[in-house]
Amino acid sequence: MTKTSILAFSVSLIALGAVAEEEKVLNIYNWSDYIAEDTIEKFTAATGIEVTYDVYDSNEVLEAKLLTGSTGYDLVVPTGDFLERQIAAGVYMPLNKDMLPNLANMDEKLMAAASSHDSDNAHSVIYMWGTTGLGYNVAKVEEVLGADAPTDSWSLVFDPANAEKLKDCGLAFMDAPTEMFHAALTYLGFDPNSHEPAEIEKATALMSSVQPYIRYFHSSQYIDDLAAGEICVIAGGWTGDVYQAADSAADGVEIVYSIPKEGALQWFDMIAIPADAPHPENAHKFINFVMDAQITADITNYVWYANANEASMELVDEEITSEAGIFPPQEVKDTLYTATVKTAAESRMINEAWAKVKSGS
Ligand code: N2P
Repeated sequence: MTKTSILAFSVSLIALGAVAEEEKVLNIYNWSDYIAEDTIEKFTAATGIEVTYDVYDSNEVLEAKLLTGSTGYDLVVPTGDFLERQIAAGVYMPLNKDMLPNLANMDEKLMAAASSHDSDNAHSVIYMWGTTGLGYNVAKVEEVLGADAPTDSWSLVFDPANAEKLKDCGLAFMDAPTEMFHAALTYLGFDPNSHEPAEIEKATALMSSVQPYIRYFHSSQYIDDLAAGEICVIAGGWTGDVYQAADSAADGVEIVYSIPKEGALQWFDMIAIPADAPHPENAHKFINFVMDAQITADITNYVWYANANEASMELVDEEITSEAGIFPPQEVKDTLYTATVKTAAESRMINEAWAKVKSGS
């Protein structure tokens, strides 16, 4: 062989190796409490691919890692508005749809809705979707606020008179700045997606006024604490997480998820492959695997989140499909809004305002 042909030979071997012999490893970074107990086990049994599975409970945390790069993750699950900004920053690789035959199972309308964040769904597939509302302990809230407590309104947590009364039974707020600002702006009658400094300031003042009554800011601790009666209200709770608390609560403890009448955020969590993912082929295999009707139904049946897989719906338990909090009727859907993408400067303003709220300054 000449030098050039040796070089060409080894280059083609490397190319082949990259495609045909990806090591049987996959690194997933997903939200906590967001997968069925046996999903990973079944994927490994079907493919021989060993999975490392890490969790987070914050889009902001995920984004900070992704923007730094070289996370080593092959799959991540940002929410649509965050994904949109990350796509613009070059964080994701386009999907190879030839490797995703189960895309045929997906609900076309929901995928079209999600394409507002990712044109032609080129980089992502809906993993689960839900809303950001209120979770509460029926008996404890009635005890402190009476039978006509406004559990269908953001005033439950943003009216200082109510928040003060909830202090002792435990009022928790999500540590999710973007979503908490959406909620506070909605309660004040502003556009939930407003980034007008004057309106953000009013929302900051509103949340600061109830800050002394908040036991903690955290976005996943509330599942166990609601179930155990350690807190009585979570403001900004996510659908399935509140239902998981309800499902695991002790006998006689009733936990309810409510979509406030003033409006709430509907979001899509999207599964996507970072551009520098070390195992993109395995990542495609996993995406296709979770789009299997039975696998995705198993996840919904375990985590109580709606999915966007039309073929799975007949396999989802009726106790879930019949829940108006998970699959809202049209009149409730009409009150939901979606998040529009924020610029880095707008997010900075919101994050700084949030730091003020949390510190009580
Ligand atoms: C799962 C939380 C996912 C909802 N625990 C956040 N979009």
